Amino acid sequence: MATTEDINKSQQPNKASELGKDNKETPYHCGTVALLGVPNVGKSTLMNRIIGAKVAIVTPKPQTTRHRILGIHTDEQRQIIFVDTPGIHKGAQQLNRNMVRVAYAAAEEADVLAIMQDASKPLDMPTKKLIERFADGRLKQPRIHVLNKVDRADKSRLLPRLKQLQQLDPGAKAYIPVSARKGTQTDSLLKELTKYLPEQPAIHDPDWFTDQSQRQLAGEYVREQVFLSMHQEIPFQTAVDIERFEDLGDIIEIEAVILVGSERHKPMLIGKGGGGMKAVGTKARLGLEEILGCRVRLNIWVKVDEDWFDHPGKLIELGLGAGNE
Ligand SMILES: Nc1nc2c(ncn2[C@@H]2O[C@H](COP(=O)(O)OP(=O)(O)OP(=O)(O)O)[C@@H](O)[C@H]2O)c(=O)[nH]1
Ligand SMILES: [Mg+2]
Repeated sequence: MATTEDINKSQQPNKASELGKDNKETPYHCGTVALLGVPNVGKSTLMNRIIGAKVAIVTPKPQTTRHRILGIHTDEQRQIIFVDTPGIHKGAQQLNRNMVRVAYAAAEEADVLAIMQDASKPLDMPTKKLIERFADGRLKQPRIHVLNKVDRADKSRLLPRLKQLQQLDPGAKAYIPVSARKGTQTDSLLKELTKYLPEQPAIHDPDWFTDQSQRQLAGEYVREQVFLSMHQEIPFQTAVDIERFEDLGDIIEIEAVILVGSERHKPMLIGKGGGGMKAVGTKARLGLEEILGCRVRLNIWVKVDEDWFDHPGKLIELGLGAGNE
């Protein structure tokens, strides 16, 4: 049964594991890999796939991830601490600027940069610019390019795409086609990433697979359903605040508030006779029951907080600051 704040099996995030401590022949590797890219390329899907749990929400809409999320993969050879980041994009609001800052800060702190792109689409300008920016050598860490969504890509275009990428960033260590959705080539990616991680024992307990608390997950699972069910600008102007999270032993009770940025979004979100909210609540609850491993009672309210996404103080309150405050 899950405890109030922690979804990891072990309750000790900082208890170093014994892994890699006494094997002198095969060195153990442990370090951080930042997952970087424009929105929607599949960064969160890849991290979830590798660690085997949905700790980062995934939707077909861009700008789904809004803050830094750790997902930790541990095996006999390595412990890779993946840092999922918000997609790098241009956006007018303070929220957009914070998201981009969070992504660049994660890149600066990582041991290895995994720069992802969607190989099922032609190389677009934002992706090209992003690659050039990382290839300029300002950041010294090894770069590995990950060409995702190959399950949907035209195979005959893959080789020219790899060549194009090699020209754009000849200094990168590798260019690896994967399918995060299907899990294709993710083992090769792990092997390649491992080569560039420091030789050291595991930092985290092997049972520790994310830094997301149950409370954070609750907010994200609700937001995921809002992203999936709403259109146009509504999802981007919506945030979720968990006002109460209480583990009563046989059930977890959660009170969630969905913040909307304008009065006119409220009825759209609530839907006819509250049907929209009911659907969001039911789906979020089922997802949470699965990951938390126990029954959940979820109550959701909708509140208007005019232009919350452009107020630095409010963003910090919601855990959506730029990370350096
Ligand atoms: N066909 C296919 N779809 C994928 C693959 N990986 C991710 N997707 C889909 O691409 C969409 C975006 O995936 P995310 O993982 O949310 O992308 P992201 O890069 O984290 O996006 P942001 O958080 O917005 O930056 C979702 O609909 C995924 O199901 C893949 O390997 N193949
Ligand atoms: Mg994401």
